[in-house]
Amino acid sequence: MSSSVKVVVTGAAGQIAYSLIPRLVDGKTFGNRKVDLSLVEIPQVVNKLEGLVMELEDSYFPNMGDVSYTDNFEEASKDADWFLLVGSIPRGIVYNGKKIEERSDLLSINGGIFVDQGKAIGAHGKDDAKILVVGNPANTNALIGKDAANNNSQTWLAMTMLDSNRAKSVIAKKTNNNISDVSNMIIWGNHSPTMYPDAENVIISGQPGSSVINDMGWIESDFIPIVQQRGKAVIDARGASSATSAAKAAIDTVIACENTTKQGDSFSAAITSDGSYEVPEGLICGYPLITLDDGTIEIKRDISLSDFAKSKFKISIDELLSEREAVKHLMR
Ligand code: NAX
Repeated sequence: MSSSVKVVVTGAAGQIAYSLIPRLVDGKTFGNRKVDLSLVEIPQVVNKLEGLVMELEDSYFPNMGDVSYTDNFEEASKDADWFLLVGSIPRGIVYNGKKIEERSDLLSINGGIFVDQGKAIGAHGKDDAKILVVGNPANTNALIGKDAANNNSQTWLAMTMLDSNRAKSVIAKKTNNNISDVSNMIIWGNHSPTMYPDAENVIISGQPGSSVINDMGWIESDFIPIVQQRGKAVIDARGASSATSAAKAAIDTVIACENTTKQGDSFSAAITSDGSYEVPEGLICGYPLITLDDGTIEIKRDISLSDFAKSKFKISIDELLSEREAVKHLMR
């Protein structure tokens, strides 16, 4: 394994990135490796990154390598090992004179960004690069980026770890367990309110949720809606979307990908479907994943889904299919 790692972060002047970037160089995420950072922003705000770089220097992180910032993504992507694609245009802002309210507009604008970024990653990123899309709509942005990259040796993921962490926290409270006793929390489908958080296959102190919780009424009427709507609840309470928890989730995803998954364990992220669990091939879909010794990320294939789970999962798959349809003009 190389003694240094190059990480590109987009949306580097945004609120998630402010919590995320310091943790990339704190010696925990990539162990003892030196971390070179390439921070990317849009031209209007790129100069703000000078201040962030000053703060990083002032923090005296022992693992920090070279740090640069730019509005030129192609230049940033050269020989990068990791891409954390956080930057995107949020719903509600005025873009080119139009207020962006509809998911279809959001898909189209952000999709356009991910075509160019995908091309650059495919051409200039390392062949074993891993790409984590955080910017919403994350699954479909990753679908577009991967298609444009046209480089099958790279691994594209979309983040569902925050949903998984939220779901673990709810389960821990419900069952009076520590959060560290809850594992294998799978988020099936899309990172959107249609996601299906799986309370039947979660492991609570070594036992499956289906035998510990034993309350389908609570799962259907409380647990699933709480997790699906948690992002909105945070926005309503904070007046801004989740930032520090999203940054922590991105770090958790990187760590899960950088280390071999323990026997029997899994982690949550969306990855390209190979047809597993009857998901149409090619969709970027939330699955249980494992990291092998050689760093390959694989879908864990031995989970059984109840009829209830299948019916919920299907709603999210159908949404991913309709998103793919809405952006097909952006794909090869
Ligand atoms: P902010 O608006 O604070 O920051 C986004 C930053 O991205 C801005 O500074 C903007 O200038 C930059 N940006 C826009 N287009 C860019 C481009 N083409 N290249 C480089 N930078 C670009 O948003 P923040 O709260 O940091 O959230 C970022 C994204 O994460 C949003 O799309 C948000 O919806 C998404 N989230 C995803 C989550 C997930 O679990 N997958 C959870 C948290 C969050 O909602």
